[in-house]
Amino acid sequence: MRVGNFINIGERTNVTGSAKFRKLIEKENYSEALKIARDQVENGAQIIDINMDEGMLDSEKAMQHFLNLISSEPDISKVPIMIDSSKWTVIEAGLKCLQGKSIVNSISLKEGKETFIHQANLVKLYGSSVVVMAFDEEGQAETALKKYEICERAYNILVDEVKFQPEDIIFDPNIFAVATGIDEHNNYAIEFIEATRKIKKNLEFSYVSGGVSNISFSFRGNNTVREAMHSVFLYHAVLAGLDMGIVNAGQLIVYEDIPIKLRDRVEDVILNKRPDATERLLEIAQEYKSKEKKPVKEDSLWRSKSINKRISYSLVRGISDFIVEDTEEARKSIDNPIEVIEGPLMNGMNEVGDLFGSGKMFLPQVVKSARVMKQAVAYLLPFIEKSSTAHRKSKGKILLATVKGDVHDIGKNIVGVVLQCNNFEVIDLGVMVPASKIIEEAIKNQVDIIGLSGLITPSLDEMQYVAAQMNLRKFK
Ligand code: B12
Repeated sequence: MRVGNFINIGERTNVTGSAKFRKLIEKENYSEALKIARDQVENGAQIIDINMDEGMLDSEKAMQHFLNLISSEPDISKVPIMIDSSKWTVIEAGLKCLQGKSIVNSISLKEGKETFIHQANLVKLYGSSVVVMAFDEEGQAETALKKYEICERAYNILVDEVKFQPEDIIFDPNIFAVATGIDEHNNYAIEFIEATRKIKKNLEFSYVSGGVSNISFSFRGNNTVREAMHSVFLYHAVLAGLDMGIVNAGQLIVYEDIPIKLRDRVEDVILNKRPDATERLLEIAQEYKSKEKKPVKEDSLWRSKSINKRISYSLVRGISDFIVEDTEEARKSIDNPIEVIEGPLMNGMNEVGDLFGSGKMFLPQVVKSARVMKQAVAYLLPFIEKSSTAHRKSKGKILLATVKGDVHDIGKNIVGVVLQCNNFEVIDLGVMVPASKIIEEAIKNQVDIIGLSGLITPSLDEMQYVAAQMNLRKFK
C-alpha cells in the first residue's frame, strides 16, 4: 500500500469551481490570480489544475496568458501543471506554452475511437501525461464494471495502438455526488472505489485520479459536512489505490478529527451502509452548519488538556496560535530545552507521521504541522544555545546534508544546532543535495565528519551511494 504517496492536485485555479478565481480572470487581474496558484503550492498542492472553461471568456487566450505568467514564477512552476478543459482547442493552446511534463485533463472515448487516438497522439507528441475519463460513445460510466471496462478499452488502445507509456496514463473513473436524495446515486462512491481497485490491479503502471469535491455537491453551503465527506471518501479511496485527487489542498480535515457522530453518518453515506443513510446525515447536518463560522480558537476544550497533549494537538491540526506559549511551558518544566524537542514535540510529529502513514491525514496538513514544528524549534534554539558548553576550541568540522531526493530537514537542522552547541563547526548544505556536491564540499572544506539526513526509504539507497562515492575517493 502506498497511502503516504497520495498526490494533491490543487483545484482553486479553476474558473468553474472557484468564483474568486473566475472574477479575477474576468477582470484580467492576473497578478492576484497568480497568488491563488502560489497559495495552493504553499499549502501542499503537488500539481495545479488550471481550468478556464467559462462561456464569457476567451478560454484559449486566458489559458495561454496564465500559463505564460506561471512559467516565470519558479515558486509555482516547480509543480507540474494539469491543463483542464472540455475543449480540445484550449488544451492544445495550453500544451504549446508549457515546458517539462504536463498533464492533459482530459480525453475520452466520448467522440469515438478515432478522435481519441488523434488527441492521444498529440498529447504524446507534446510529451504530456493524460487523464482519461471513464466516458465512451454511450456516456459517462456509473457502475464499477462499466467504469473499468471503458478504462480497460482506453488502456489497450493507448498502449497497443498509440504506443503511449502506461505510466503516463491517469484514469478518472468519475466521482459523482452521493446523498442527492435519488436512490440510484447512493452507491456512487463505492462504484468509484471498486473501479479504482480493479484498475490498479489490472491496468499495469497506470494511475487513478478524481475530482474529490464532486462527492459532496449535495451539501453545498455546509463546508463542515463537505470536508468530512471528502476526508472519509479519500480515506477509503486511497486504501483502494487512488493515487491522486483534485482537492482544495488548504481545506482537508484530519479523518480522526471529524466528530464521531458526523464521521459515522458520513461513513454510512459514503459506503452506502444503510438505506436511510442520507436522511440520517441530513438530520444532523444543520448542527454542524451552525458551528461552521466558529474559528478553531474558540473551541477551547483542548486547551485544558495536559501540556504534551496540547502540543500534539497543535502539531496535528497545524495550529500555530499557542505553540510558542506551550513550548515555553514545556521548557520550564524540563531541565534541558533539547528534551522538549525529543519529548513532546517529537511525540507530536510521530502522531502526525502515523496519521499520515495510515491515510487519515494528507500532505497539505503535514506541511502545516511542519510549519508549527519549525516555529517551536525556532523558539527553543536560543535556549539550547545558551545551555551549551561552547568553548572556543573546535572539536572538529562536520558537514550536514539531506540527501538528493529528500526534503525533510527539521531533524537535520536540530542536529546541526546541537552539534554547534557542542563546539563542532557545522557546514550545512541544505536539502536535496546530490552526492557530487557533498563530496566536493567535504574535500574543499576538509571536514572531519559527514552527516547525512533523509527520512524517505529511497534516501537509504542514496546514502549508500554517497558512501560508495566516498570509498571511491578514498575518504577515511
Ligand atoms: C514533517 C514531515 C514532512 C514535511 C517535511 C518538512 C521539512 N521541512 O522537513 C513535508 C510535508 C514536506 C513532507 C513531505 C513528504 N513526506 Co514526510 N514526513 C514528515 C513527518 C510527519 C515528520 C518528520 C519530522 O520532521 N520529524 C521531527 C524531527 C525532529 O525528527 P527526525 O526528522 O526524525 O530527526 C531526528 C532523527 O531522525 C535524527 N536525525 C535526523 N537527521 C539526522 C542527521 C544526522 C547526521 C544525525 C546524526 C541524526 C539525524 O535526529 C533528529 C532529532 O532527534 C514524518 C513522520 C515521522 N514520524 O517522522 C513524515 C514521513 C517521513 N514522510 C513521509 C513521506 C511519504 C513523505 C512524502 C513522500 C509524501 C508525499 N506524498 O509527497 C514527501 C517527501 C518529499 C521528499 N521528496 O522528501 C513518510 C516516509 C515513508 C517512507 N518510509 O518513505 C513519513 C515517515 C510519514 C509516513 N508515516 O508515511 N513530510
